[in-house]
Amino acid sequence: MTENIQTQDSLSLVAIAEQFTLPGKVTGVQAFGSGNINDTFLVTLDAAEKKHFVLQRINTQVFRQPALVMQNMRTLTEHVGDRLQRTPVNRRWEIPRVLLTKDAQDYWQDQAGSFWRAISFIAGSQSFDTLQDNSRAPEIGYALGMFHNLISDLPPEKLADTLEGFHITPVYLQQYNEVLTRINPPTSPEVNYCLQFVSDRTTFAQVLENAKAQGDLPLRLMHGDPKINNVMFDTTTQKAVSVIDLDTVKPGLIHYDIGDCLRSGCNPAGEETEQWESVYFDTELCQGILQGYLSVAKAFLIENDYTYIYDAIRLIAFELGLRFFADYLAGNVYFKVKHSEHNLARALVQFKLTESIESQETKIRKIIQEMRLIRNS
Ligand code: GN1
Ligand code: MG
Repeated sequence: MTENIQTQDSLSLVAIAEQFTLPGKVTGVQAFGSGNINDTFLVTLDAAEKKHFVLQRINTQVFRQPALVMQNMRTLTEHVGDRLQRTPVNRRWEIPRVLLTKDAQDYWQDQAGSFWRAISFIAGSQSFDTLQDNSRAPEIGYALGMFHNLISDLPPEKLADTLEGFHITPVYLQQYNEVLTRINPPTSPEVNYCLQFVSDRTTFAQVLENAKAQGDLPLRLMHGDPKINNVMFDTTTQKAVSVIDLDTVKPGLIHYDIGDCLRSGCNPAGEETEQWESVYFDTELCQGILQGYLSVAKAFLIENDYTYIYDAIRLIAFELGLRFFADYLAGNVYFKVKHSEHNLARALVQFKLTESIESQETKIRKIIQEMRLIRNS
């Protein structure tokens, strides 16, 4: 899935960027970010303001209905934009906007059939792949809380399900089992560790879906991918100012988001580390992120939401490991990879993180319980 990045020369990228309505001339296009699915570029313009925007080629192997993804994005960004205008928050807060083509469309299709879209860049902002200390943790949590708050009055049915099965852990387990019926896994200590790791947790994989089915957790809109590098920080104030990457906003459980934010935020080694044996879950970062999240979210969370936070953290780390491992076994068909063992290395990181979460269950539950008590006092 990486082939076209190389073959897409910069001249044609400029031509693609110029399909959109822009406030200036394109002066540069460069690869941007570290996304695993879409191809992302930062475009520079010779404009006085709005000097940058983000150009993306949507991965249509993953997002089979890209037009629907764009429709969702417009519904969402218009809703949040209106709300921010009507009831401004008392600090800088922005939502990325969809930029239209010269024909007023929200995407452009090239001759090869690729879907291209343009999204505004949050000016003067940056993101971080890992947290090394607690200084940004509350802001990461605040950002997710603010995001949930701003979408909480948009009825879930207003957005289409553009990625069926996304974050439904039992579905990933089923797909994994299907892969195992088709292939013979390579034999290595790492692969054996992963096979055993998954097989020991098949019952647990149902936990959030069971809670949803029993009516313990309500269906809400979720971001779907709030890993910490999707939170933008103002480069001057170092405060969070936006949550980006809105492809997977759709009806689901906010627990998937809480889990994803914490599994990415509390892993100082990062999800791409090769030193998987040293990966651990940092409970101080967890406390900081949760504190920031709950400072906003306590207004709309119900009692049951607190009950499932620990499971959500453990589950989403496990689920991502399972997704990487299944993709490794299937021959790397979903996530972009730099080498054939890349997804195995990523799976090991997430499984090690899951183990670390499990070994600190009492401590993590205590952090959550203390915050629940503060809310109720
Ligand atoms: C993918 O492409 P990116 O990096 O935004 C994936 C997420 C994973 C993430 C792990 C649609 O997101 O679910 O958590 O990789 N997105 C999709 O880094 O599968
Ligand atoms: Mg994403």
